[in-house]
Amino acid sequence: MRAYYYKEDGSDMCSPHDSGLSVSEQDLSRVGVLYYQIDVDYGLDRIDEICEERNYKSRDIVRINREEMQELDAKLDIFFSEHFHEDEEIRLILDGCGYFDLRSSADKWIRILVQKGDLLILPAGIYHRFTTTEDKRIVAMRLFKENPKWIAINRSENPVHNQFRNDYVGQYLS
Ligand code: KMT
Ligand code: NI
Repeated sequence: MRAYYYKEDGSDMCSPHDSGLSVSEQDLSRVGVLYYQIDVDYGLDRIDEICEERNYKSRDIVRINREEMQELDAKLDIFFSEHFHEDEEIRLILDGCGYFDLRSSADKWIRILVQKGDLLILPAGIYHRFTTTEDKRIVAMRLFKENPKWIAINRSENPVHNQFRNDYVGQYLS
């Protein structure tokens, strides 16, 4: 995992956009983002433990690559539209790399490069987006508290009065 401020340089979303300004794990925790490093080759005991502690009851695996995912580019465009969810977004990277971008407290983009063994937990209500690195290949385990809450609430639709967003703002941005 490496986190840094995103540089708007006009390049493709899948290129690094690296400003060189690093963001620490502590900075991430201040906007409610948690990070764990998991030895995924060693087995899933540690992940089972975290699921127990944090009440994650279901999981699946998503494989993003041109061969296995239909309309890959269209899907990536959807993942890259700024949104929030009414539940945590929990991803354990099993192979490949990707970028999670999330909003800082000053509403700037922070880019998080994730790779194998990274477990990232985004809180409910945080604005974020996702893309792969340039090779467009990643395998990730998606974990959920109960049943998956897939609904993405897009910022472009100017959502107001959402309890989950308001709770997030109250807890982390006020
Ligand atoms: C999401 O919600 O953006 C995704 O599931 C993207 C793939 S997870 C690496
Ligand atoms: Ni999301």
